[in-house]
Amino acid sequence: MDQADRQEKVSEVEVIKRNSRHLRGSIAEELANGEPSFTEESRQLLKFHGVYQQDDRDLRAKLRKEGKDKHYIMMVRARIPGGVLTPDQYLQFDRVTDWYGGGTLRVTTRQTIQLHYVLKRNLKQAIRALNDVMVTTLNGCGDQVRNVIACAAPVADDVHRELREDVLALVDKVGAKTRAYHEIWLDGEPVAGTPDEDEEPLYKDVYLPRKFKFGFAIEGDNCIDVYSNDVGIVAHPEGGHVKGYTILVGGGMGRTASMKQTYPRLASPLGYVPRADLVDACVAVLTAYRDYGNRANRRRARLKYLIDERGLDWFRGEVQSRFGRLLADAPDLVWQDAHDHYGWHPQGDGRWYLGLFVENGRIKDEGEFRLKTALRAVVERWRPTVHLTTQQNVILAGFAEADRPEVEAVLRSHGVRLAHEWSRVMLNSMACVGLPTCGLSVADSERALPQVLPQLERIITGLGLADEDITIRMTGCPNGCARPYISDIAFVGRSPNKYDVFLGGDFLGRHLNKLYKELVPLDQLAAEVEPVLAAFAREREPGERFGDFVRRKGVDYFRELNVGLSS
Ligand code: SRM
Ligand code: SF4
Repeated sequence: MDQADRQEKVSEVEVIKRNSRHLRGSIAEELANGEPSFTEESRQLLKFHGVYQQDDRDLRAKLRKEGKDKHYIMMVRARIPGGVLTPDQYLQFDRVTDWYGGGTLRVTTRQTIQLHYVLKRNLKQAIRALNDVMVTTLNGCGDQVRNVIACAAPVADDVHRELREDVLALVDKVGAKTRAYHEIWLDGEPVAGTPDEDEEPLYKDVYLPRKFKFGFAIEGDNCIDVYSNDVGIVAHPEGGHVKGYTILVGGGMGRTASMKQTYPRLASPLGYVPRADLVDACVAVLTAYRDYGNRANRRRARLKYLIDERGLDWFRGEVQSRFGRLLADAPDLVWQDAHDHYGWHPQGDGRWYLGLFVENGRIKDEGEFRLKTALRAVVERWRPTVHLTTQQNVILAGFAEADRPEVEAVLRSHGVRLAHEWSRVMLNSMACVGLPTCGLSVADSERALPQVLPQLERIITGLGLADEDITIRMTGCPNGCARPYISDIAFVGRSPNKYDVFLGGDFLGRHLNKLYKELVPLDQLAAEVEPVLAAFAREREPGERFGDFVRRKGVDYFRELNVGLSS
C-alpha cells in the first residue's frame, strides 16, 4: 500500500494524474478543437509534457474592460540535462522561437530554455520542431524529476566526463517513460486499449507527489546551488576520477508568504556512495518520496517537509532498506567557489570556452543590443557546443585559441559585452521571469531588477566594494525561482511594486538569508540596503564576505541602523 492509498483524501491533481492513462487525458482531442486554451485537467497534464498555459498579464485588464477573454499563450520548457546543446540544437531553438514563439529565448535557473508566447494552434509544431533535433520537453515541468542540473564548465577531463555520464545515466533511469508524449506530439500510433501497467515502472500511474529536483556539483565549486535541490549530488574527485558522491536531501526554496508551514530549506547530508552505486541510491530516495510524500496538500508535498516531519534518520533508514545497503557517512564538504565560469578558459584539450553573461537569462535582440543574432552568428560560424548555466548564462565551447579575437569582434559588433566588461553586481545577479507571463507573480522581476541594479552599482562602487562578490536576486513572488533565499541580498515580490528584503545568505550558497524589511517599494530597494552595505565597508573584518558579516551582526543590528527609512 503506498502513501496515496494511505491518505484518505488526495488533492485534485492526484485524481487527474491517476485517471490520465499515463498523461494522455484529452490533450490530443483538445489540441485539435480550435479553442485558444485548454481545460483545467489538460493544463495540469500538459505540465508533464513541458507546457504551461499562461496568459499575457499585461493585456488582462484591457481585455477584461473590453469584455474579452484572456490572451492565452503557452510556455514551452525543454529538458536539457546539464544544459548541454549541440550547435544544431541551439540553432533550432533560435529558429523555433521566431517561427512559433515570442522571438526570445529564456535561459532558466535550471539550465534549460523556455519559449514564451507560443499560441495553442502552434504548440504541436513547436514541440515537433524541437524533437526534430532530439530535444524533448517531456519532464520539463510537472510532478516528476525536472531538468537534472550540473556544473556547466565544459572542462575536458575525466572528472567532468564521468560526471556527465552519471547525469545521463540518472536521467535515463528517472525520466518519464510514457508513450503518451510520442503519441500526442509526434504522431505515434496510439496504444490500443488501456496503456500497459509497466509503462511507467518508476512513477506508476500517480507520478510523484510534486516536482523533484536533482543537481550535480563537484566538491569545491557550488556554481549550481547544490543545497537548494531535493537531491544534491556532490562529486568527490580522487586521482583524476570521480571516486564517489555525497548525497544531500531535502533542499528547496518555495514558500507561500501567508503560510508559516512553508519555508526554504537547505539540503541535509544523507550519506556517501561509491560512483557505481549512485543511480540505485537516487532511485531509492525517489521511490521513498513517491510512496511517503504528502499527496493531500500540495503546499506541503515537497521532500523537505517529509524529512522534517519524519526526521532524517527515518528517511535514511527508508532509503537504505530500498537501496539494500548501508550508506557511508557523508564527509564535511568544502567549498571555495561559486562563480559562473565567465570569460575565456582553456578546456584542457587545447581548445577554449567562453562564458558570457546573459542579463536575467533573456536572449533577445533589442535596439543596438543584439545578443540573439550574435549568438546565432557565432554558433553558425564556429559551431561551438552551447552550455546553459544554472545562473541563467551561456558558455560557448570548443574554440581554437586563434578564433578568440574574431569571436569577440562578432559579439562586440552586435553590442554584446564580454563578462569582464560587466560589474560584479550584474554578474552575480539573477531575476526570475515574473510578469507578464508568470501566472503566480505578484510583482515584476525580470523587468524590475534592471531598474535597481544601476543604483546598487553606484552605491557599491562608491563604498569601494566593486571587487566584492555579493549575490543579488529578485523574484516576483515568494516561490523562489531565482533561489533568492540563499543570496546575500534578495528582493522577493509581495504585492505590485513592493518587495520583501532578505539579507545574509552566502556567495557560496551554504546559508539561508533572513527577512530584513517588508513591503519596500521598488524605487526604495537600493536605499534600504545602502546603510547595510556602508556598515559592511566600515565594520567588516579583514577578508570577511558580505553575507558572513550580516550573519555575524544579525539583521536586527541593521534594522536599528536604518530606522529613518521605510519600516
Ligand atoms: Fe519556478 C513555478 C519559472 C526555477 C520554485 N516557476 C514556476 C512557474 C512555472 C509558474 C507557475 O507554476 O505557473 C514559473 C513560470 C514563469 C514563466 O513565465 O516562465 C516558474 N522556475 C521558473 C524559472 C523559469 C525561473 C527563471 O527565471 O529561470 C525556472 C525554470 C527552471 C527549469 O528550467 O526547470 C524556475 N522554480 C525554480 C527554482 C530554482 C531551482 O529549481 O533551482 C525554484 C526553487 C527551488 C524549489 O523547487 O524549491 C522554483 N517554481 C517554484 C515554485 C515553488 C515550489 C514549492 O515548493 O513551493 C513554483 C510554484 C509551484 O510549483 O506551485 C514555481
Ligand atoms: Fe513566477 Fe514567482 Fe517563480 Fe518568479 S518566483 S517565476 S514570480 S512563480
